[in-house]
Amino acid sequence: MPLQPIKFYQTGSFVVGNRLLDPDERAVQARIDRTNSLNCGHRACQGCGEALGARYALDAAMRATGNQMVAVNATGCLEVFSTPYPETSWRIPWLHSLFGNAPAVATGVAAGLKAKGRSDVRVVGQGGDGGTVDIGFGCLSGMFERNDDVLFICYDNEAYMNTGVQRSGATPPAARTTTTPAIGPEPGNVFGQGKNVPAIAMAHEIPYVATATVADLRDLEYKVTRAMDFRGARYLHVLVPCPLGWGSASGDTIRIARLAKESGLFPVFEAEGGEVTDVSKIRRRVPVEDYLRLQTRYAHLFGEHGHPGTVARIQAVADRNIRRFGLVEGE
Ligand SMILES: Cc1ncc(C[n+]2csc(CCOP(=O)(O)OP(=O)(O)O)c2C)c(N)n1
Ligand code: SF4
Ligand SMILES: [Mg+2]
Repeated sequence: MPLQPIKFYQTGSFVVGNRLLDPDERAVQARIDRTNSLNCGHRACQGCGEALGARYALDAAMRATGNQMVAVNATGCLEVFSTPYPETSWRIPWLHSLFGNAPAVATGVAAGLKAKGRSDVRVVGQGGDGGTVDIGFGCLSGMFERNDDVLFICYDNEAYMNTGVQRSGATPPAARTTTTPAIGPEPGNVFGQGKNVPAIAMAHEIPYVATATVADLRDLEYKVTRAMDFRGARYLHVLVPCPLGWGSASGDTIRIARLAKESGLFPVFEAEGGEVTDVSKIRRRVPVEDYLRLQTRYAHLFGEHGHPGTVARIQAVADRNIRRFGLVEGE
C-alpha cells in the first residue's frame, strides 16, 4: 500500500516540540515516513476527541506493524463521520459490519489471516463505548476468553453520541444525557450502575490491558505500540471527550481529558495477565469540580439550585480510584 505524502498542516508545533526530544521519544507525527490512517475530509465535530484518538492510535498501530494491518470498526460516530457513502477518510484496509459485532468480525479477520499463513498482518478492532461496553460486549468477552489475536480499542465518550447522546453503560453518574435528563431530586445518570470494562478485561487475564486519554498522545502511541508486542487478545480503553455530548468547548477537549486524569476520575494504567504493571501518577491533583464545571452535562450540579452533595459523591469516586491505583505519590 503506498504511503500518503505528509501534508503541510501535519508538520506544526508537534514537529517543533519533537525536535527537542531524542528520536526514540518523538511522536510518530513528526516522522516524514509516518502513516496517515485517518485522512482529512471526515465530518467529525470540531474538537472531537474520538477523531483525534483514533488517528493517533491507528497511526501508531500502522507504524508498529510496518503498515501490515486491518481495522474493523463498529457502528458509531467514528464509522459514520469517516465513511459517508461513497466516500472514506481511511487510508488503510478498513471494514465496517454492525454496531454489535466488531470484536467477532475482527476475530474472523484474524482467523482468516492465520489460515492464509499471514501472521505478519495484524488486526485492530475499534468502536465507541456503546459498541464495546453494551451491545458488543458478549463478542468482546468471547474474543478475550479465546485469546484471539486482536487489539480492540474502545473510544469512550461516555454515551451513544452518534444517535443523539443516549446513556450507555459507560455514562458516569450524574451526567445528563437525553435518556438521563437533569430533572428530579437526583438529576442525570444514577449512581451505582455501569461497567468498568478495563477491569472486566483484566479479569479475563488477557495479555495486555491499558487505559489512555487524548491528553497524552505520546502515552497513547506508546500503549498501542506496546500492545502490538503481544500476540493474543489486547484491550485499550481511551477517554475521548465529545464537545457535542458533553457540552464543552471544542478548544477544551485536551484540557478536559487531562482534568479527568488529574482529578482521579479516569485512572491511566497498564496491566499484563490481569495484574496492574504501571500507573500514570497524577502530576497536579485537582478537585473533580474543575473537571465537571467545563461541561454543561453537569451544569445542574452547580449554581443556586445545584447539588453539592452529588459533587461530593463524584469526588468520593475519584478518591477511591486514587487509593485503588495509588495515583498520588505517598497516598
Ligand atoms: C443493532 C443496532 N442498534 C442500534 C443502532 C443505532 N446506533 C448506531 S450507532 C449507535 C450509538 C453508538 O454509540 P457508541 O458506540 O458509544 O459510539 P459513539 O457514536 O458515541 O462514538 C446506535 C445506538 C444500530 N446501528 N444497530
Ligand atoms: S458527536 Fe462527539 S463523538 Fe461524534 S463526531 Fe461529534 S464530537 Fe465526535
Ligand atoms: Mg460513545
